[in-house]
Amino acid sequence: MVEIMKLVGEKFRLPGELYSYSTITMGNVNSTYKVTYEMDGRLKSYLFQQVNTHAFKKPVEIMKNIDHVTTFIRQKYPQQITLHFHHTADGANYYITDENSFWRVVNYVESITINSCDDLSVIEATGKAFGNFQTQLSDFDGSVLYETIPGFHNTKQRLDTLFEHIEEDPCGRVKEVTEELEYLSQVRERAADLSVRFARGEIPKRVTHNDTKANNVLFHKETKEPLVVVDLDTIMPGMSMYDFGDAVRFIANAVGEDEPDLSKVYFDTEKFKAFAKGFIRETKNSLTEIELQNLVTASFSITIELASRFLDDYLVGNRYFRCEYPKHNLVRARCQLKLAQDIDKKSPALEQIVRDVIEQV
Ligand code: GN1
Ligand code: MG
Repeated sequence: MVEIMKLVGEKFRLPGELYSYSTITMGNVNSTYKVTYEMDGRLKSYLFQQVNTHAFKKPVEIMKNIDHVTTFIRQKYPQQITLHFHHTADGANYYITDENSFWRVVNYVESITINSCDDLSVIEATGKAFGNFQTQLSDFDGSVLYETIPGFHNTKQRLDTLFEHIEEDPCGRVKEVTEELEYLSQVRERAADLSVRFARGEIPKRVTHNDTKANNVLFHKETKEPLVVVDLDTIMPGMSMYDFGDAVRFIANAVGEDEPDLSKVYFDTEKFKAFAKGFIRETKNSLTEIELQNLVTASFSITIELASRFLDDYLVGNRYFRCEYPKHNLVRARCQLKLAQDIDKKSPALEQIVRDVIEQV
């Protein structure tokens, strides 16, 4: 591994000597390392990231998207921290090794990230960060962006794919998940509804982040203020309310998204409210009625979508998401299903919270 780190550092012309490196275990798709260089007795850290080209078939297009978006933000808000990607001698912001592995290097931002959080003010700040990110990009021309993963949040298509794989049952695992599939069949149409309406042009197309897990916001170590939104791989035209939904799916779950003990999994309405306050305050003026009215439905839909993606990956043999143990994707899927059921059950209360928040902020 040290050899590849050295090679990548050389290609990106990083000054000094490789001092240390460690794996950052966050993220279920790409592989990330914190790499530190020493020059004249001073240390400087970078993130080296190997992009998963099974998930991202056209990684060069991702890097072009990221370049467009970070340049836009840097020009519009020069004072703001943005991600700084390094370039090779050829002027590319990526490097492909002879073995075809795809690398990029970005400055390390001294910060903390949040995986689980009980502090409602930090949750509200996370909502503010993602809402603000969307508002900042509201006048960015989305037509220049490549669709890095086609149909990424097309819930209907995700569910269709799952049900096709159920027919094929390539690993003989369908028999383990009959209860889960029964539930998914029941809610299939309802969960797919927003994505169908989006495809018909009934819901505004915005430039969205599409992976709004709380740990994609970097926070200041002491002040706990959000510094910058990261993981720009899936920035594409999409639905605003799915960014909201994906975020609460993660942050308002009482436990982690791969909790095996389902009795601990529930949707925390106070956390939901805190996030909604931060997000809606930032986006209220730009969101339309149909978007504000569907924030809860979107939270349910994207939770079902992710459950079906995890389950699908389990059924086809864990090819997409990085797994720590063989049934990891099954555990993740069950956790998301339990969460979706709880969102559904609490939806009248959640709808009321959204209405109150819109009034208050
Ligand atoms: C993946 O790799 P990470 O953690 O940033 C996935 C998201 C899922 C998430 C679930 C490109 O994100 O869509 O919501 O796992 N990203 C991609 O943890 O598939
Ligand atoms: Mg991601």
